[in-house]
Amino acid sequence: MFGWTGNILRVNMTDRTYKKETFSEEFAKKWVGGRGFAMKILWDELEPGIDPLGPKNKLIVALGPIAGIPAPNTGKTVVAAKSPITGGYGDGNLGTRVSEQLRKAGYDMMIVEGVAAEPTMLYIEDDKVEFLPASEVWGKGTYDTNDWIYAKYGKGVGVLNIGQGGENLNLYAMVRSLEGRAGGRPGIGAVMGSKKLKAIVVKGTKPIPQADPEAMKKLGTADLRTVHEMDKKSGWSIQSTTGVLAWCNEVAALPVRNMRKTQHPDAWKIDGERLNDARIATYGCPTCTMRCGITIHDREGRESELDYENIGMLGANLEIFELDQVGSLNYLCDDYGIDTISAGAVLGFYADAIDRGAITGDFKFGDAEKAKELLRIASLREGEVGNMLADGCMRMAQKIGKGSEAYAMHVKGLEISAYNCKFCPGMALAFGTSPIGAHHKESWVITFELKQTVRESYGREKAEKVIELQRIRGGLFEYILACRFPWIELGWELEHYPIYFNTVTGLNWTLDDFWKVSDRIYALMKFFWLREKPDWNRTMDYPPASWFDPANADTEGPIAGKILEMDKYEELLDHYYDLRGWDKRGIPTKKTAAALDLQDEARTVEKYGKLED
Ligand code: PTT
Ligand code: SF4
Repeated sequence: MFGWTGNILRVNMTDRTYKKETFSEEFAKKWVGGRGFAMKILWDELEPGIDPLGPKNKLIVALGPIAGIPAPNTGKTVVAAKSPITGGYGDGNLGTRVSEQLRKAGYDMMIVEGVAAEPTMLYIEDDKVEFLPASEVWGKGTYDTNDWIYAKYGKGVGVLNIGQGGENLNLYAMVRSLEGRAGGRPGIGAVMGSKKLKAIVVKGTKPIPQADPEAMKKLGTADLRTVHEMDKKSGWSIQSTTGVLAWCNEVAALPVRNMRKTQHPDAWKIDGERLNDARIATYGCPTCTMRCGITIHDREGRESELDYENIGMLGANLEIFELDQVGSLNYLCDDYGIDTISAGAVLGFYADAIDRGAITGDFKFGDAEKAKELLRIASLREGEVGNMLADGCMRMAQKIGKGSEAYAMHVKGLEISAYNCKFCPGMALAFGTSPIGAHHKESWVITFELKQTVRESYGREKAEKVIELQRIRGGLFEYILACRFPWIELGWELEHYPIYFNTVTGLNWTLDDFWKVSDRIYALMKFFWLREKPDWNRTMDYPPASWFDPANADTEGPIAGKILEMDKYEELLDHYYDLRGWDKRGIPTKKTAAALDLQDEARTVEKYGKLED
């Protein structure tokens, strides 16, 4: 078998043991890697109903066949577990040297089980695995922890670590890596913290098995150069992801004031142009030649790397329009190791609930200094307010009541990323049907919707596009393992990816073979939901009620008086389910399961909820 090492490293934190296991070629071809591997392992190995923060949950670190090889933007790694914030399958994809180092150590995947008795760091060097004490950095942020690891092992190792957010089981804690990146929005950092696992450090020296390494090296090196040239020519990385902010403001899709508004006259103060002017450094993931991490000095003089989502949610959504203050909030999220998107949504919801009189408190939109303090107490779970904020919007609304559920901006428990879709039906569908909760990563259909279709349409073409993008973004890039930005931002054709895959594996796949894998993974994610929640129904795929509330429509601007309509959203959802071969609840039918070679999984899930023929 080429392209895969064929090995899994299974680690048990409770009894400090580890073993190398193998997987078959059939498994590799059926699930490919990354998200595919993680989903299948969690399906096979987790008991339904387990506590995501208990010893029975498993943390998966999974790579794909092109991860870590020299080709455009392959320095990505999937971290996954049963999510503590949604209760479903959860994962994230982050830039880190782990992608290369773990494969060079001889593994395509790690499964971490059990709970350590004391704070622990795992050190993996080829076949050696060490369980090392981490009490010295337990209680410290991700930056100090990184420095501590660098001092021990140098900068060439792959590192995943958590901050105080993960340690204290903040439900939207992320996993961080050395390159300033973070992944695992659905609380994967909290799962790591629940295992008392402060960090994973990996060093590998073996070659990654490839069918034709020479051809891959030649091809990959040339393509890295071409992507770099394309980026230079397009100028994309001058503003990187933050170029989107001015556009969202212009088209009335910016999250402002807990998504009550879609535009703000001060938005220009935190846009991509201002960010580029303030740039002090640029960071990138490994094997990337279109480095997109723009770093500025924050209000306290620290280095903070900002992307669009971070600015949208910690800036516009909180009505904080001072870039260095947004940088400070972003720095704190990175250091505590909590998700910037959820953090911005949680603080926005808190300010909104206070503003509407549903709860008392002293936090207002625009108050950056208080926001810093709230991020601290949410990460440390300090006091009643800190504990409430650490649980995310859905649980906060359940606690606060008084109708606040309507403006708690989440789907399935995961907070909505920085696109205000009160009048973007297609993007609202993308958030609604994202299987890990409201994340734009699965299907960023908003540009297609606003640039190439009629905005107010709820037509079948929007459901088709959502699925097409889910197959590519939530599928292909998440299991083959590469950053999707060359494709999205520079137009680097998808056809390159089967070529890379075939060169490393020696197989002969076309893009159509990949779409079947994508659909299989999506179907299994839905089965996972049904197994966890036998009363699953289509309301789980609804966006928040405030996007349907005429009282929440903009009073001025391009979408004044417009709002989503529930009966039309239902029709769009029906199109989506129909195109996927799912029933009216949004669950794959037996026929669909059979077409995706999921007969065994369908039989298992029928013990929990009936499937339609
Ligand atoms: C991702 C989500 C995003 S998506 C952003 S900014 W974006 C936020 N980044 C955070 C951060 O930083 N620190 C922090 N404490 N919290 C953060 N929360 C938010 O997390 C990311 C880039 C970006 S920048 C995007 S879109 C693309 N995402 C990819 C993906 O998901 N898959 C893939 N194959 N390629 C991708 N390429 C791009 O990578 P989550 P990263 Mg993260 C500091 O993982 O859980 O999906 O959350 O991935 O390595 O940080 O790179 O405008
Ligand atoms: Fe990482 Fe950005 Fe490069 Fe993608 S484009 S690999 S997110 S630096």
